[in-house]
Amino acid sequence: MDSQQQERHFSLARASLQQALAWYGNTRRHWHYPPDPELKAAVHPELHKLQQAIAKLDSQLLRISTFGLVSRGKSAVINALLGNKILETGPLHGVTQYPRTIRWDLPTDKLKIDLIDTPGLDEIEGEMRSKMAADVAAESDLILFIVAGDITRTEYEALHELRQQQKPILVVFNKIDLYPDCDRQAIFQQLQQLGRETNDTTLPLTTDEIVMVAAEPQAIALRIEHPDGSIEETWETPDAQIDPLREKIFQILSQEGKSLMAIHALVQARHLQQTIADKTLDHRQQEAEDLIWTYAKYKATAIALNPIGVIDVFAGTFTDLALIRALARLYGLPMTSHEATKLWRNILMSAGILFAMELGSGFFVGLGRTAGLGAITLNPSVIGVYGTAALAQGGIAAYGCYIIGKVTKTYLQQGCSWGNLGASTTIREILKQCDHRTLLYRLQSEISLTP
Ligand SMILES: Nc1nc2c(ncn2[C@@H]2O[C@H](COP(=O)(O)OP(=O)(O)O)[C@@H](O)[C@H]2O)c(=O)[nH]1
Ligand SMILES: [Mg+2]
Repeated sequence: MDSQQQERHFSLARASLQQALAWYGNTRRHWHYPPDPELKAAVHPELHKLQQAIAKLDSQLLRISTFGLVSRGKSAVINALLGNKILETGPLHGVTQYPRTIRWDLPTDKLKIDLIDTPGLDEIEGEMRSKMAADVAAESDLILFIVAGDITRTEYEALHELRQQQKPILVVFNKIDLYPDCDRQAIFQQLQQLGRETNDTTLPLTTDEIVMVAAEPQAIALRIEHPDGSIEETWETPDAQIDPLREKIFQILSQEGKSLMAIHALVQARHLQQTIADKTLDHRQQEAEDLIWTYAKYKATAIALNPIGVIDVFAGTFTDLALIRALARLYGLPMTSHEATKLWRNILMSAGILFAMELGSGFFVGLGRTAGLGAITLNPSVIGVYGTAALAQGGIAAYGCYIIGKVTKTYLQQGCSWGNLGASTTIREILKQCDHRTLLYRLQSEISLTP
């Protein structure tokens, strides 16, 4: 993608995040509902993260982190990229204890790059580990997943998980100096076959996603036979073979660096908005139930008392629509067209059921009721028939309200990021424009699968 296109993706993402921040930052006071300090406090962490994501975009900072098991050479790869042995490396466990961030100064690039070194996935215990890994992954625009030969079950699972988190990944096959050429090729091919047997659609890697390097090649023994017959043994350390990775990263940066940052910010924003919607729905649950109940009563009463059949159906639909509006106002969540079809289907269904009932009673029960009203004075037994039909219709009408209330909740929750400039809408728009050589193109299915 050319730089203009990337620039456009970048501004779209920025606008989308700004809009979300404005909406959720201000609408805590909405409609005639008073400001709700409790709800405001509950969603504060999400709003704060949204602000941070905007700040990260503004600083044009792209984060690249290394992931992998202990001793695969995560720290060594970063040193080799920097061309400087800044991080400690070693064969023992626990050399790298905490994530570490180093600025990678690239004089030619407008972007700022941070390289993040992490402890091995198998180095810290249990929950701490997965939390750390998830946190670092969540903050990364690109992940270098370091392996050193055949991959283990843990590595496979970690890769799978990162993919599910919709992370752009380069698999770095390190320590190739330890393998003769034919073994290297065999391992390379195995890496490409990953996930194919198990039909794991998230995994298969393309050749573009695997890079072979030797970040810190082993020293080689060198025997020098002097003319006097004496033999000297020295150790020679070969240069790192890191150029393929460095070039690959440069290529990614120029081809999709800004778009990667845009998508990363949007995926974060989408997640944050859904959490905000969840918290809002939770917080307003009691009020929502009261509201639904009130509308159910209106609807039931209107339908039971109204004597004209066709008006029943209209009145019912009208109440459903009013309820949806009232719920959206109560929650203060944006109404978008996403999921709206489902909502309409339910409204029509509830209208349809009423209509069918009217027909099913042999004639328009509404008309029947009209006749009934007239007949009450003449024949008291008609009151029974009239009452039963009205009650049944009222009940169905009230139940319809409950269904509508429930569906509206999911609609607001899922739909909140689908409006104009919404995170989901913008993600889809950007991904559509990514050409097939990009890492983002490769991620299309994972990213857009999520609602
Ligand atoms: N033979 C060989 N050894 C390497 C290479 N890269 C790293 N190592 C060694 O592997 C060990 C672990 O490296 P380190 O970067 O600390 O691994 P980390 O735990 O993943 O950060 C160290 O002893 C390194 O010298 C490589 O390309 N070839
Ligand atoms: Mg390390």
